[in-house]
Amino acid sequence: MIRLFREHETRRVYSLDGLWQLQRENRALDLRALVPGVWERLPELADWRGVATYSRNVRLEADGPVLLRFGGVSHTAEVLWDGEAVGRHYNAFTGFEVLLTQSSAGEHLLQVRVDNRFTEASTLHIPNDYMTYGGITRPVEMHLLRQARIAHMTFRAEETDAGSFSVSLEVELQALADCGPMLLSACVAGTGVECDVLPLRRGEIKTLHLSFDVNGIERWCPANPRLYTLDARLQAEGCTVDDLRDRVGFRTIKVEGTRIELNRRPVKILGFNRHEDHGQLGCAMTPELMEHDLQLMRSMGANAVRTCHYPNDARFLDLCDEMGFMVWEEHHARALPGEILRKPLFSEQIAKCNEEMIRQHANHPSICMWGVLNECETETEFGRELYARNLGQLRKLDPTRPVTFATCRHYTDLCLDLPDIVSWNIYPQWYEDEPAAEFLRRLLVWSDAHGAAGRPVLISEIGAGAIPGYHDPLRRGKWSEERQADILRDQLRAVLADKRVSGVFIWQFADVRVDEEWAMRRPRTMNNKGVVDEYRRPKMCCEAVRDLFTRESGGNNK
Ligand code: ADA
Repeated sequence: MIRLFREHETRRVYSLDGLWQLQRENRALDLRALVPGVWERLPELADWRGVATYSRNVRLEADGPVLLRFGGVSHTAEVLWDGEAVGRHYNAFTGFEVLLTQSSAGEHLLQVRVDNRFTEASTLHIPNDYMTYGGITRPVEMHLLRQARIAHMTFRAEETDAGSFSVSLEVELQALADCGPMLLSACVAGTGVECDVLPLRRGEIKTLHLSFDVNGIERWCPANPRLYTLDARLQAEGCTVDDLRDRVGFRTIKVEGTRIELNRRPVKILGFNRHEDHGQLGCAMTPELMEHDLQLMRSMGANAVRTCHYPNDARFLDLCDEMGFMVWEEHHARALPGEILRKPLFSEQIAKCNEEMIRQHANHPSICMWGVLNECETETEFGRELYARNLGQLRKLDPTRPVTFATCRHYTDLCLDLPDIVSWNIYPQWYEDEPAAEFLRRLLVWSDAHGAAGRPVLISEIGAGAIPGYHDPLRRGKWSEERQADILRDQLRAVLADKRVSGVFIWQFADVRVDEEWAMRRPRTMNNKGVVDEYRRPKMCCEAVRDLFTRESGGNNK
């Protein structure tokens, strides 16, 4: 299922996860592949970059509207229902829906034509320092609908001076047939509201705004990640037409001068960058493995995770909500070259990614900041305009969270006055020779003089590489686990000791596969900077991370 909890009580939902037929383009291979999954797991498609079609039959008991929900398809999907194209979606890392307004009872053929090629049409997916897998990589569901549906809810809660929260709820309804008057009710933390819905014509979409106060709630925070169920119900003539649940939290995240405050108290971010990737499963990870990742991070004293470099699986965010991790979620753009950033199609695809990310994930209390454009062009006037536009779009879509971007344009960045939080990617003693403490001090002085003054600073990446199992205890050469531990220890000490820095995300949690085009820069065709390897076996540096993070948090993040 797409989420880790039941989103609907009365709406009928069927999981379409399991074995599907898989046909590779231009070659007759009769394969079966697990959904969710990456096709690279099948020996026949281990290195296939191209098009392949997933097929399965579905049975409908009755006529009526049907909603197909996809958590994620990597990276372009064309959905066919009985051979007819009914939907299309680009981008591996956001979900999408296909609404079939009138389907008939009986057996139907559902097909998804998946393309993971790097082409002109896919500006966000280029050969990169992580792998673009192929397949239906996140769960799929089929929902049977009635005359109207609750299409979406946005929950916002703002703390008032009296210590209570004022809730504003935006509920989007969609009529699938002509509807008479209906009643919408919503309830959270024991407080409920109702709202009359005037008759709607078939196809009409109506957004309702509800606001109310709630008292006596427990705030969400890493030490007490208290979640509440938000329950909405749509009724007509006393019968429930549709319902929708979400899990929400009450907390405030704000920037106050140079501090990041959670529930009005300064927080120190001790985090990891984490790609969705696993040695065996690729990016299609199971909830058990996601939870294991978070447990491992917690055992090293972390309280935060950055979803580099794209929106994550909703189930991972559900786990962060439950386990109390603060999340930096970012849209999908890693070090894109200038010629891509200047394409009109890029502007369109990144704007859509922003919209989808916020629409799909804004209710997660764990998300504490949004990020854009990792290591893109912040050193030019064109880049300034690009960053301003993207940060502006996120602020408009969600005014409740700080926005940031991770930059590596040391001493050339022109955009440091644009975000709420300034974030630096630095690799002293790995890519740069200078010792960590000096490197950091010099950079922070420069960055305060060039726009960062008065804002919080995060170190969004530090790290070093080690090939798992390669030891060199005396010489401590690069790529040995010993050298990685030495470098990371020095970097972390410098960063944690610097009062100007509000926190750090280590690059990176686990080793990840990279696209073939990066092979000559990346031993094993992997980015080997993980503190654990791709199967989550700890490298030597884990001990240093655990010691330093735990000392910094006073053991409170464990
Ligand atoms: C960058 C980038 C990461 C990764 C890292 C590295 O800072 O943001 O995606 O490529 O460098 O390993 O070099």
